[in-house]
Amino acid sequence: LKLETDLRHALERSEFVVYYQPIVVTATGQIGGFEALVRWQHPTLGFIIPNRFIPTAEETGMVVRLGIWVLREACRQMYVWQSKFPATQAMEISVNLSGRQFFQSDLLEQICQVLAETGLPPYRLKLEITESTIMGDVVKTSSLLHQLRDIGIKLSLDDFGTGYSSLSYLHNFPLNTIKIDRSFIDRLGVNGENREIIEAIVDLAHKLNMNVIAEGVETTQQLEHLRSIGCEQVQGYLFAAPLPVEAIEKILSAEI
Ligand code: G
Ligand code: G
Ligand code: MN
Ligand code: NA
Repeated sequence: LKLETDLRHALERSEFVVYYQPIVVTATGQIGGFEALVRWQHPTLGFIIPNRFIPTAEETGMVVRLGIWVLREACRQMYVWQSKFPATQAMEISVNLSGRQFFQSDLLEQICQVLAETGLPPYRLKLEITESTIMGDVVKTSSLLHQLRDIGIKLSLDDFGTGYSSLSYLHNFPLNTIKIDRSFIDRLGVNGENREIIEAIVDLAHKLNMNVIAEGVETTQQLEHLRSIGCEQVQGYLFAAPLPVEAIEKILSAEI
């Protein structure tokens, strides 16, 4: 209950921080974009990871305002990087949308307003929607995704493989990217367990004109497996954890 009360005030008190995790192009090793991941700097409890407060934020509806704040912050940051580090102009920023946020009636207006305010071109923004969100209301989801796609925004299906997504619906959704859940990559160890399943997901995605990001890549063996089956992008501790702005800027300075 304490957490819930504190959460209510955390936005006004500017206690949230956005971290950024690089997403790396498998073929070149270059950064293709970042995923924005929120953190809560609690005044007495310290640093709180989202798994501990996103569910509460979702239940209380707070996640809607928080989500818009993260979106605005991430787009603003990307716009700043665009002039500071010209190479970032080719990069995308991925932002997570919670189920509750996705089904808000004014979602589209809110997103358009953030893009207008920050000046970030829509094609540089990618929204991550989880499998469970997408399967909630297939007709409504499909309509919403098409509206977002028509604005020029990119779309990723997050945590793929963990939910109950019916494969038959995938072609109705105008998705650019499938993100293979970390649990599949975990077991893609030295002996290549899960290799066939991941390969099948990659092939399916390609047949549907989608590309693939593997999440939670921690070893070079995993990277080599993913490279060999044509997985376009990778994200994980092998490259970088989610990092604060200053650490990302160090990486960008070194890279460019
Ligand atoms: O790095 P990690 O501990 O950041 O993230 C844990 C979980 O919290 C992930 O499932 C991630 O999708 C979710 N998450 C992180 N940031 C956000 C956010 O801004 N909005 C929503 N809805 N979920 C987020
Ligand atoms: O949105 P999503 O549920 O995919 O959030 C990504 C989560 O995965 C975040 O909690 C992030 O910190 C975490 N993460 C990112 N890379 C790695 C990794 O290589 N290994 C592990 N164990 N977790 C990771
Ligand atoms: Mn995500
Ligand atoms: Na994910």
